[in-house]
Amino acid sequence: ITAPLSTTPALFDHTRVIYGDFNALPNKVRHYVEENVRLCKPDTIHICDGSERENELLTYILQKDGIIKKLPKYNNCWLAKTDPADVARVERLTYISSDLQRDTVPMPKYGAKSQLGNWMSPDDMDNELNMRFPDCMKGRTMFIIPFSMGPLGSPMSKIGIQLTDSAYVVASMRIMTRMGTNILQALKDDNFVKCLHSVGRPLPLTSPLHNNWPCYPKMTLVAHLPERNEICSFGSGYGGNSLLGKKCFALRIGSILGHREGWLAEHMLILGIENKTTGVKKYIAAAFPSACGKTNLAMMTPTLSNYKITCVGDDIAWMRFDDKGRLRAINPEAGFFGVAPGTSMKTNPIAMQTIKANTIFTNVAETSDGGVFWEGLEKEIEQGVKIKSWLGDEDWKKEESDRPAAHANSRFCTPAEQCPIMDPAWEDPQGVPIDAIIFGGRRPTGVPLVYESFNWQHGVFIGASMRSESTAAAEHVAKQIMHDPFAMRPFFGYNFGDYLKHWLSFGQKDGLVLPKIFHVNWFRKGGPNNSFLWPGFGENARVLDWIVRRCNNEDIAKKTAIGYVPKFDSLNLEGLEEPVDLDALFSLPREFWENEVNAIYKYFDEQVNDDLPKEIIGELKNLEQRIHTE
Ligand code: GTP
Ligand code: SPV
Ligand code: MN
Repeated sequence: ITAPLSTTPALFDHTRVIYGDFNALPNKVRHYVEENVRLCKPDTIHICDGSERENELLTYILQKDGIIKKLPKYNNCWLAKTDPADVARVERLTYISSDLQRDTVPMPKYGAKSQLGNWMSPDDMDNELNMRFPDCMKGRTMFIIPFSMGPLGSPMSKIGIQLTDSAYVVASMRIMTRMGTNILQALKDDNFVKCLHSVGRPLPLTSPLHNNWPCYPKMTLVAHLPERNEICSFGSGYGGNSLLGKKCFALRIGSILGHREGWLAEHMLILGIENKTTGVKKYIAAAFPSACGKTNLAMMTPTLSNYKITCVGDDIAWMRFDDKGRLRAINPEAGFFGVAPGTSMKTNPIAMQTIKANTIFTNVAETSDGGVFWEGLEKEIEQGVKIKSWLGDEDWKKEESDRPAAHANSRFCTPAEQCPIMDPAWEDPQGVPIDAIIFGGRRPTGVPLVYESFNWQHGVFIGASMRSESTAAAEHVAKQIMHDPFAMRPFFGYNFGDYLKHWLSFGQKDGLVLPKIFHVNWFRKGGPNNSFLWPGFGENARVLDWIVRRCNNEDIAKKTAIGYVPKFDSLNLEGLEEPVDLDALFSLPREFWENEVNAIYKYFDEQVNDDLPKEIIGELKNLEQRIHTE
């Protein structure tokens, strides 16, 4: 693979450079490009500079190809509709390759399939890649995207180069990452994460496209080769499969780098919460599984008027303990790739303001007045306006249709800088200091609104034991309660047992200011209609208030078998519109928790097996004991 670096201008008989200066590329980047031009054989090369002119060119190409259309109701907003077979992350086709299987996943017991990642041997991986990438870009343009995850120049940031044959991916990466010529200047001849992406549909086409959206679902593969610092994604143009800076780099490769270098890459939002009366401000990081409320919490409008929330990030946190022992977090992204359904002026007015300009919507419905629609906007659509569903049903009506207007995993892709409540320090190269970590998920039964861990180790156990109802963010169809430790199940880059040891190690070091750890559940159901017991969204400020006060060591917690919960009357419910059933929200049914403990035993035993740290099984035994003696 190590061909000599070229010293002359690009000399590919089949490929022309149509945008950018190939010779100005740093040597290592040029080498990487040359290697993959030889492999993929694009017609033309476009080196992205991140300019306005370039973006106009991209939108022109995307419109001409019928991939996006303008939404005249807003300013520079676009609607993309994918092939209905390419609408979410494909977890079963996402692989990590390493020499030793056990570096990637724990060895499951009894020959079970690992639920903690898919491993492939380097030889098999080479075969799979060779079945896909040769000539895959024929007739197309290869775009070269230099991008930084994290503010350029931050000691916590990392640079990647993505090669892609999708202009949609370029336009999205331009929003989600810091991209452009300045990245190459900062990179010089350093190493970078190599990100190769193809939709897998060379020209001329051999079969028709759906919605003009090139993809190849039957051959889709999202491959990670950490030993080569490389990601190769084929066949899908969708979000987490194709915007390689996001889940592939910032979480899977990121978690490996974090393990090696002593930091953490997590599926977490980061928010600032300021008490306006005292002026005291804290930062909180929170891990919820995909489509379980990170964006909404990160941008929430608190119903408690003495709090102000600011947003640092909505999906990914890179965190490192600094030399004073404080845990500091940056958001490696520059945009939000947020779930559209459920977003409204009532639930998330800040997101609604953010997406009014320069936004790419994917798989939402459109309105006859040139706007967008999705489930949750019923009360915000103007009279007489007609809806066209994401699948193209004209004059779609809820009462008459058996399918939703927008795909359940339809998304907006929008620049973070447009969010009116971005934290003043959101691009601080040092990151923001984290005071609390929250875990959470969709738990219809048994799990209370909020509880606090006894200490760091118990908190790590709570993260390890997380479970949540599956959502439309990946291919799982039936609504089932899945184990999703740390909200990272689809995103671990290395053995989950080693990941747990890494987290535990911070509890065993001296001189660290360990954040308190909490668990929340906005999704408990009950009552006559089995509806949500908690109003959620802006009302979640009441839970954040309790958490912040616990960080100030207020005496408002009482001990239970599973952790500390709010003492009677300590959760501020003043001014709540509808009364809530606190007993139902906080009850700890013994049978439920016995079953929960058994499910966690089984999961740890089968899935983590010999790699489970003894501290974690110890915490589980203690929990079991407390439940029995309570
Ligand atoms: P990813 O981007 O997939 O990682 O998801 P996310 O964790 O950012 O999820 P998001 O905030 O986009 O929420 C997903 C869905 O949950 C949306 O439909 C929201 O409307 C809904 N949701 C978010 N917060 C709450 C809440 O407090 N209560 C209820 N009932 N629903 C919520
Ligand atoms: C998620 O699924 O957790 C997302 C969306 O944030 S995607 O980028 O598609 O992975
Ligand atoms: Mn996510």
